[in-house]
Amino acid sequence: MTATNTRTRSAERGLGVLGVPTSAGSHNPGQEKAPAAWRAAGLLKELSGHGLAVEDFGDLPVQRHRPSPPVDGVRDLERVAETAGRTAAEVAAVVATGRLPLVLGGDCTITLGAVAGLSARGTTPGLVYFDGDADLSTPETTDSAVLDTMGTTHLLGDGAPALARLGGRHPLLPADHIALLGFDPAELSTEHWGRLAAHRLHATPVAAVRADPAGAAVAALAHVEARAESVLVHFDVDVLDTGAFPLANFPHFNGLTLDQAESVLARLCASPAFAGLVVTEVNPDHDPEGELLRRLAEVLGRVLAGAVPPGVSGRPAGGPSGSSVAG
Ligand SMILES: [Mn+2]
Repeated sequence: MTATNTRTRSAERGLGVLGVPTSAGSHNPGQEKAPAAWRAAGLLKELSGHGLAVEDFGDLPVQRHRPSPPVDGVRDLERVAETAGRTAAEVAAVVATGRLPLVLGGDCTITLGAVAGLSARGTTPGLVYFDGDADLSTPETTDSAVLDTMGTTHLLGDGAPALARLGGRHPLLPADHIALLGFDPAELSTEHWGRLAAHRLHATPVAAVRADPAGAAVAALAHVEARAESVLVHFDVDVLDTGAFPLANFPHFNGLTLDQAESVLARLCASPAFAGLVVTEVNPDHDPEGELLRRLAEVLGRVLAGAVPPGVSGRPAGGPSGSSVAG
């Protein structure tokens, strides 16, 4: 199927927009300003302009990063877990209306809440983790003790119990329901690679995504669609190249162009199993005029509505490319 001749699920069902203004799980403050910046950049208008029915669920309370010492290998666990729990409850409330959640972070720990919220009705979603990082750090071996470097670890059932057991399900996801897409392989330690292999994670590093964005997205999606009844998309903007699109809190200088990321997102959001989108790591301090956010809002409008993008390079092709790049 293509995004150009089929109504996307978000076009059929509408979106419930939830802001989660938190940097409690990050290295530093900044990301807590993102939901307000998205609104100021006109995201909701952009979505409506693409014919999407949008209901605004508002923002959760602001949780700004606080310097705090590590306890059992993690920093500020209580606030991070509280915010993830609130995110889970709000995402479940969005799902109960029949709409698909569009969650605006905030740091990457909020995706744990989104997964728990989608799981609240007894179904187990799959997850395409489109991110410049694999987030496989652990409290036992971390140097930073920063929780948003440990997202995949917590999804897989390890790490801090307050996060790994969010919503009562443990693990939050079976390993074969997760596809990592776009991570920088140079950021993974030997231990991370060992755990990635031990869990047999479907994993596509950034160079493979750059080489064939649509093909990499289709392969990741096919893996998850074959095992899960729904597919949540996690989109950390640090998968974008910092040199070209310096919006993310944490830099990656070998990332994707905006067109490449759109090509990936168009595929993921066109899935018949698409169940929601979480956008993380936006630091508005890096975009004082809001110009980058306005460009990204246009991308989100197009991919969620299944519209044809203006640039040929961002345009979904006529079908799966057939190339399989995952390891
Ligand atoms: Mn990341």
